[in-house]
Amino acid sequence: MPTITIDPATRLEGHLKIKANYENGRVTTAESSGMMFRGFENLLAGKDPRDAAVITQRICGVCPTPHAMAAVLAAEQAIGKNAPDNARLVRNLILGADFLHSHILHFYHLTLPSYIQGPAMPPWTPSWNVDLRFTAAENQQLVDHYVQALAVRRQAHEMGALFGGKLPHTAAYEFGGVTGMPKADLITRFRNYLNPIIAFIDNVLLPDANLLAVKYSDYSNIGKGYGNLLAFGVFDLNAAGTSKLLARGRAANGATTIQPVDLNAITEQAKYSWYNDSSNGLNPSKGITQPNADKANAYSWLKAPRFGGVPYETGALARMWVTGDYRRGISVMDRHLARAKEASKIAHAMSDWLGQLNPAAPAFTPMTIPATGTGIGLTEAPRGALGHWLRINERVVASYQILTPTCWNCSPRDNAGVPGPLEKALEGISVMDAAKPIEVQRIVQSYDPCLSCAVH
Ligand code: NFE
Repeated sequence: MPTITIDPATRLEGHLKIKANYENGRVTTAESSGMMFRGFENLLAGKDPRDAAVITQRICGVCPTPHAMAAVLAAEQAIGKNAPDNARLVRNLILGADFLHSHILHFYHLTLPSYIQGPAMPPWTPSWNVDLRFTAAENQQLVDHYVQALAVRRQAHEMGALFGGKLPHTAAYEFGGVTGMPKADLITRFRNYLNPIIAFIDNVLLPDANLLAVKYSDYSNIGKGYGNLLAFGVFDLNAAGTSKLLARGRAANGATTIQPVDLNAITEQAKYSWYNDSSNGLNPSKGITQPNADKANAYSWLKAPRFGGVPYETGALARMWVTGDYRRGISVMDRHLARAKEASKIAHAMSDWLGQLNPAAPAFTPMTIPATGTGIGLTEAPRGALGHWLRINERVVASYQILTPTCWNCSPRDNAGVPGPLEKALEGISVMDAAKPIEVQRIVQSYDPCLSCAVH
């Protein structure tokens, strides 16, 4: 059977290989492979738990902040205390800045080049230049917005660095709180960055995403996958984290009934992953990462996370679906539309959180790491649900397991041979030109994969 191989798939983070078998112009089956091993979980063993927020951020330059958030939440759960309210708000604001830069980057700089024709110069060339549907005027405007978005994305980073100290890898997240104090002048400067970013999202990004969805309306009917959506939830609205801007929950096969997320139902399966059998089928609280590069029949460095044995998609669409803000459908275009709408929702919420900061109140409570303990830090990264599972023994990390969004989305087959969500989304699609499989590329990019995170 002829195959399409895209290796590496471009305009995403890290090294993703896609292999699709096709027959009569249609993809029959697909394999998604992460082509690199990193081993962050293993190198954390024996370290001081305070180092986890610093080390795990180095997994990725696009979403370091969510890893810092997950690390401090895991430690605080092991300690059994919450950080003060100011810390919750400052954490939300730095994380929000990360979401905004990432969503803007994804739409303009990673996705749009698969739909528009740029100037005849790198990074626009070489290009497939197929199935381009915008008028010359629309195309030029989108190219202009691509350039404008470069500056807006940088401003989102500068904004986050006001409290984060620096970005991408912030030093602000400590268990017990944050190091960045919410001083009045910082609040004003943050707002001065945020207001034009809100205007860009509402007046440029949202209309551009809508235009894309209109011009490529057929992409609202492909790339669904299973339709199973899962979110851990993010942006705590109270100290205990029981109320969130984007809720925790899951929906099976596009249902509008939202079900709870029982963490005990999660397993990481590894039959087709380059890991030993000892690493297969475990809940992350007991997870093991033993690489085996010579394993027969394996084809990815990602494990295959499953909830109740079933593959789930995670990301902006899952969050907005679970929260009830987006229910139009599950497809390539729905992922882009939900992401743009989510950017707007988060940006406006950030404006509220700035107003809730109290410059006179503390943003840190001293806490001591216990001799033994366990903690789970659940949050969301721009690409979806993120969890860190921490076990402490003799005040050092006894085990650390990280479950990233792209592991859910781009997972290989599981122990039962069931394909991952992206693999499933590619099945059955028609490909106009196997030498330039733009349909495959557009479906892959709709998930906004990050393989650096996924192989961690
Ligand atoms: Ni490297 Fe990440 C996000 C995390 S994706 S970008 O968003 O966690 O697996």
